[in-house]
Amino acid sequence: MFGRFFMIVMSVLFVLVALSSSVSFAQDSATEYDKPVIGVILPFSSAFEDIAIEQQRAINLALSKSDVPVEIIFKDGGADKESAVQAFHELAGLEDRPLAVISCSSWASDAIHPLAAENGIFHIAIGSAALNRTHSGNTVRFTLDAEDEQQQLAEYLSSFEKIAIMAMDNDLGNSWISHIRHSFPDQVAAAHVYDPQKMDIHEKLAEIQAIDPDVLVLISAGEAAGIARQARKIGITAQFVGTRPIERAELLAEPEYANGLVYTYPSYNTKHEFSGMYRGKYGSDPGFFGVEAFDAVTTLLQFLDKGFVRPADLFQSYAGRKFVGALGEIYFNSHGDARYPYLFKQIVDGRFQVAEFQFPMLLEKTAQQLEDIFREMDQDIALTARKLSKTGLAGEPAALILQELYAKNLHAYNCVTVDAEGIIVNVAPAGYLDVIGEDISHQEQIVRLHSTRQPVLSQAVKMVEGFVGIDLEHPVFSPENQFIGSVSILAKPDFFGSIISQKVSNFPVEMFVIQKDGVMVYDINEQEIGKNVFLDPLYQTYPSLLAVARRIAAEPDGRGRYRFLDKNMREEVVKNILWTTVGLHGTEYRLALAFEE
Ligand code: COI
Ligand code: CYT
Repeated sequence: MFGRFFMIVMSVLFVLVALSSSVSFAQDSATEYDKPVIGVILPFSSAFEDIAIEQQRAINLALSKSDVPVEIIFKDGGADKESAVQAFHELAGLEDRPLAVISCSSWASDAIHPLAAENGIFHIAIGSAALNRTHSGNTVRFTLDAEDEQQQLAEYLSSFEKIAIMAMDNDLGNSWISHIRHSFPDQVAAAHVYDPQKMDIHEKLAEIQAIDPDVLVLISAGEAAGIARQARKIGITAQFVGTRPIERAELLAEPEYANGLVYTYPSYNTKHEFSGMYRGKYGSDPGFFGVEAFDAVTTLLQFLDKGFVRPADLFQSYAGRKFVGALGEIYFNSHGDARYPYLFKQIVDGRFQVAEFQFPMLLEKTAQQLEDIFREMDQDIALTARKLSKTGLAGEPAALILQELYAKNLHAYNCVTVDAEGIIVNVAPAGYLDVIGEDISHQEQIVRLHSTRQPVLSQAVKMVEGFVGIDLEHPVFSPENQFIGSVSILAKPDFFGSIISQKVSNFPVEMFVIQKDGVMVYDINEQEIGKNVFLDPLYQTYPSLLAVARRIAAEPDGRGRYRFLDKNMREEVVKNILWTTVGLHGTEYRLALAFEE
């Protein structure tokens, strides 16, 4: 009932939209026939009509800002693959064939992707988080892949035990369900799909209510507002979680149901001139869909202006390149997929806001992972020290025990034994035999171990292997309880970096590790690693940074603000910083997370 009425209204609106756009493109009719044609297939007559209109408006704004002559033909991609394919064939059959086609929605783009390649028409996918690439070198996609977004979402979802999912029944919804199931095989207790054209959700919500999940993930756009309302009305108390397309105006209409919703979303700068242009002309803020469409057309027009027309040349104009647009800095990989930062947002007080919880959450989760690794290493090495008590430190049986310790520790660069004089006497794996005989008695952790005969974790010190690293050592005693030396795990040179980069991957934050003496142990900018914040000229002209660094040195955790260069070391910006402490046996490393204000 509702569905049919909706469709009629939609089709009427679509005709109006189509008319208004042909009016706006008829102006230059004298030269019309030489203009390259771009076909744009958007889901006008579908539940996502508002998205299509936003994209169309954004594309018209991009055209109005450019004097590159083109003709844009908007086509209705409808609600499913078949309609999108039909729209594509109509475009491909035109006498004035488009040299590029832009499509919105995972399902439409997935269907058009092979057809565009086979027809020699360059393809840009927007609003398409799920795409099964079968043809290379022809489709460029502006939307971050759902798999990457899911990895970020997982940092939040992992705090729940019973996950239920409600997803639109199409390529986008189904690909999200499989990604979440893959990450949380034991936590997903229910996954339902609904037809966004029918909103057949009553029974599905009742089933979800019956299993009482602690989180309900909605793979939905604006229709999430209705789902949230119905869910709350039947007593579902789960935390609502969403993904990029959920940030639509409908969600703010009845905030009592949507408040608290947490979702992943691109972290673009809403102060880009595009937002102002859009607001000025249409009286509302554009969302991600408009921003993405604007950047897609703006970049395409630039390449057409340079004279590129062949699909391969247009594709190569994007692949492997960086752009700065309304989406911020975008990078396209060699497959043509875009990447740009995403963060957590939340509906708070009826507004879409950057979720404050994510910064301490990311810091805590990273600290926890580092602590877990340290603890595991410490337990393994304690056990090894007891085994070596019987074999002694040198020779083949001890080497086998070291090899076992090494094999069990993913983050170990090598494992050695050190005698009571501080000479390395054994090593695993065998590739490092040349460290045997090295005197490390002067290293700070060996000095401490020899004087206390207790386990030690080193500061970041220059190792005989040639890099600055961190070393965990336990003393070894003979069966008669005589101190005979120590056993060590030397962590890989990128130990901190490998953990941190995977945790903050694609979040607009930086994390670093700093010693209490001010030495940078890990930073995303390699040039900073090893520098002392209190002494290096790089930092001396930033008094607020020095003040915060003094607090970091003195206090195990805290937060602050300072001025310094952005993460590309280009412009001066204000950053917020939070820090905490990780370490073992009294050695403390400060782990800090900074983000631009
Ligand atoms: C997607 O498929 O990634 C979309 O965002 C589609 C949108 C029309 C909901
Ligand atoms: N190397 C090592 N110190 C070093 O320099 N493997 C352990 C301790």
